Amino acid sequence: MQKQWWHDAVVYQIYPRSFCDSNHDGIGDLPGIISKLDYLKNLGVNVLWLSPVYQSPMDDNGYDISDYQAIAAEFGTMEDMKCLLDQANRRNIKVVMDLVVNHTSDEHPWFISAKSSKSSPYRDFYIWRDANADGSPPNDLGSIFGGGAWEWDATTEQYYFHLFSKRQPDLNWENPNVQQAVHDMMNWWIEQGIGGFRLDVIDLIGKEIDKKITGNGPRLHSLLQQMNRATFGDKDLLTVGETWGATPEIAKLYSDPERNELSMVFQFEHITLTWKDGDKWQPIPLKLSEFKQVLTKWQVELENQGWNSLFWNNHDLPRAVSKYGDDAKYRVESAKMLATTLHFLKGTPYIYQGEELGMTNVEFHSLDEYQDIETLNFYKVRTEAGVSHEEMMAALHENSRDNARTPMQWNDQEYAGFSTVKPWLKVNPNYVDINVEQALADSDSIFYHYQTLIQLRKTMPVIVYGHFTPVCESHEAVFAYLREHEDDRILVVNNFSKEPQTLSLSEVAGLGSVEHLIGNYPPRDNLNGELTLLPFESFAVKLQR
Ligand code: TEU
Ligand code: CA
Repeated sequence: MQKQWWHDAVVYQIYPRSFCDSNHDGIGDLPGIISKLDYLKNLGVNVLWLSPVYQSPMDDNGYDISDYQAIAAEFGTMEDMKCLLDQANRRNIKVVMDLVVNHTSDEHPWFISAKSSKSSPYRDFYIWRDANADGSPPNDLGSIFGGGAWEWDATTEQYYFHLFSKRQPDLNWENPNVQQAVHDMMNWWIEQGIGGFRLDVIDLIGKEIDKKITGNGPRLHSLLQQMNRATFGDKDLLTVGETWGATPEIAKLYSDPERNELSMVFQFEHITLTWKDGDKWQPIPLKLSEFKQVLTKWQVELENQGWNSLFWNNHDLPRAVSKYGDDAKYRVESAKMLATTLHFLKGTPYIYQGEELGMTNVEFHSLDEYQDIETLNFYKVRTEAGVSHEEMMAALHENSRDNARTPMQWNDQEYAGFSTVKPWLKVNPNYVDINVEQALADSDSIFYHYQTLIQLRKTMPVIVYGHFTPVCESHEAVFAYLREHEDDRILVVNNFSKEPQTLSLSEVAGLGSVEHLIGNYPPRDNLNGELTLLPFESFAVKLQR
């Protein structure tokens, strides 16, 4: 495998709206991020993925862009953006921009022109169809945010297509002018010195609406190869696609270097295991056996071809410690266990802001406290369809995107040090105990656990390139594995339950002499015989050959 700089990178995702507010308007901003670069440097990450900061009416918090080459006023100015790039680069931190090109905002000048007249030069930048004879939409495709995917435009008497909110019209990727305009815009950003792109819902751009194909459409990979050639292909950037529909086979198409598409993709198979029949509003408990199977499959399948991205959560997902750990009694232990499990896998790890503190889901008691468009839309759709208020509030508590979006907890002052005024979304009341100041003052904190994991990855090629083998594969509560590279062997053992667990590692050779690398309880000096793991106990050790 040819080495790439992003193979041993660790990425930190920032949701700018919720990270740090520098000018006291309750909304995080670019100067706020700049003021925290030393904190991120101290953590040890070398790439930042910024959720969108472009000009936007904020119908979907910036995933609805009205100008790709301007910064939203609430986040700052283009000068601030250039300063962020400069200050980050000085600390050897690269900045990856979020590229949202499946759709634009309905306030983008392209769409304003497109809907003004059928003869607009931008009409074909979007997807328009006539109504059926009875006035109904062309087909029954639905929006991912609830309701139908077609919106009637009374001025030009056609429907336009939107896979997300009706204020996010889909671009028509069959139009070469759309391709050209997006490529030009990407090249402009590349010239500003960015480190790469995270490509929002990129598996939706090759769609074929009339056949009702939206994900993984027939034109997808040729469009990506074309984009690669026209923009980042020869620039040595990190590119990661958000691909909800990826199987390992599909992920190899994207990330096999021979194919010149992307560095890697985010796959969501492990995430949707807790969604009943793929529906996030019907959460079900995690079955560790399935979780292990999925993670193992991805490690094995992408061993020699393609590259994995590793993540437990992001700005759309619940907090990892709440979903896969225990956010009450064993919050610290389970957050460290999850971190260890992920950071010893093969692939590029992503940390979502606050994960390094073990930030948790938030409990909102009233619907008014939620701000997210998907949450509010689905509350309406589902309660109108007969789901009770209580059931829906429980589902929101588990899976609303706002769980990830409560303000970053910097200290125990009012509003958690995120802002001096009431933030746009309520702070999680547990900020009094869970915050950066506390974490930095405690040498045993989750923060320092992450810092150590990142250091280990930087110094041990076995963590980056080692061969993966599952250990104790049939154990119901423990996820263990080996990583092996040249003369190095690492064993990683993780108890995913709050109960003690017994296991024997006799299938592993070389237990006699182990060197402790990291753990969440005092190091063990002996791994022979039957072990009893403590609640959420987790450790990694170096084994002799
Ligand atoms: O997400 C795509 C997407 O399908 C999820 O948002 C989905 O709606 C659900 O929340 C999964 O839990 C991307 C962005 O990450 C998201 O923030 C945007 O809202 C969306 O695209 C539209 O740009
Ligand atoms: Ca602000």
